[in-house]
Amino acid sequence: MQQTLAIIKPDSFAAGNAGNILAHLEKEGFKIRGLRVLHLSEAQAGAFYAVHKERPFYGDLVKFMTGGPVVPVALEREDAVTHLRQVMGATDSKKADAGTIRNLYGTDIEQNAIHGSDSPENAAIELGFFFSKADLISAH
Ligand code: FUP
Repeated sequence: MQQTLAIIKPDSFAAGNAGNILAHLEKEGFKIRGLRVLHLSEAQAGAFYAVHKERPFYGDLVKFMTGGPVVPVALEREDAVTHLRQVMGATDSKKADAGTIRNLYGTDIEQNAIHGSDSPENAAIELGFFFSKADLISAH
């Protein structure tokens, strides 16, 4: 079993789609191991996306991610990182395959409904950003 981090972004939370997205993930076989609701500060969002600091969209991305509550979710299943990326769809919601979360609930490349870790290494780092080690110990 592998764990990965998803974040239900402010656009989907504000639209009332957090529950729909969690249901979609559960139908895909993910077990929810951790769940929070929090409104990120500029410092928190900036730190989470520090890897994008030099990119032209960084300022707008931080503004978007601090615009309302988000729902970080620790997810577990076989091949969790790769499977979540498939279920999310392409970064640009307009280009995401039909039936993916970004196709169903996102708007464009910025307001794209959900974040998912892009590698097992980043999943470990990103899970640690929102959850403690004790939170993530499997119940089984
Ligand atoms: P992804 O891994 O699919 O979330 O995409 P990236 O890591 O490339 O980008 C992280 C976030 O930056 C995206 F979810 C949305 C935002 N972004 C933009 O706003 N504009 C861009 O051109 C690229 C990414």
